[in-house]
Amino acid sequence: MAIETEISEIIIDEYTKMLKAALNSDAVVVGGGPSGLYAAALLAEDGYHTVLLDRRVSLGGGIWGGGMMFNKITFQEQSREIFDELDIEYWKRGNLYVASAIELAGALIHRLSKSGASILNGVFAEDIVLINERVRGVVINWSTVEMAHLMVDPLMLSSKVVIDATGHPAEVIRHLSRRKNIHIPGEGAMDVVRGDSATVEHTKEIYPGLVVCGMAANAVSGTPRMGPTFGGMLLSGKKAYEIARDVIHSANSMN
Ligand code: 48F
Repeated sequence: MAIETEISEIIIDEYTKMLKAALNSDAVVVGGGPSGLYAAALLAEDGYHTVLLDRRVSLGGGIWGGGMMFNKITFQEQSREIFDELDIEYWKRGNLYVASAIELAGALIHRLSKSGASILNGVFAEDIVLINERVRGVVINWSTVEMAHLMVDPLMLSSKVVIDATGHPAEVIRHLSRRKNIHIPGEGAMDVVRGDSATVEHTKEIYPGLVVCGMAANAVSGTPRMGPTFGGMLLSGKKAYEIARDVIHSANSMN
């Protein structure tokens, strides 16, 4: 076999193996920003079969650009433990801590890559699977299909829990809200202190089988945005993981 053929065959086989395994999982995390990356890594490290998908080719969501492309991020004392756990270098400036946006993105992506999760980048959730009043997965398609406005039918991923970590647009919940009349007020105006804690507070199972975290939690609760401070995002990811674990266990006990 020509090496050119061999390369293509290996890539197609390996990706297909991962995609087929992803068809039926414990958890699908939609969105690879800080909250989704951390939630997915923690779930997969615990042995839950976890799939993370992101519309973009590169994971990391809003981390890379720091604030207005100044690639530094800040966080508050409450989340310091997570930055230590991720082995990220940081230093104190007044009441805040500061770290490199690049290092945070790299550390989270590396952690997820090593966790055993299936990662589908360049793939987006275009809808939810809703059976007997419970979210049971997502409908997916290639981002390129969306970008080119092609009429191509999707495929489906089944899971025991779905986490909406899509950030400001809260896209997964919007698919539900169209059918269930759930009001999504959108995030409130900037208020760093309230916004950072609201992200964690409003991380919850918003509908049976659907957990919301990160900025999507602020969007559905109408609570403030908080700009380039990322502690709340990671704490929210951790809380989403804990809630998702319980949802998976109760789904297992229903079967
Ligand atoms: O917005 P994003 O970084 O999510 P987050 O975890 O973090 C927010 C912060 O980055 C920042 C902030 C901090 O204070 O406010 O904005 O809430 O990342 C969301 C990811 O979800 C992907 C999108 O490409 C991005 O990488 N995404 C959004 N919708 C979909 C999606 C979708 N329908 N399917 C797949 N991926």
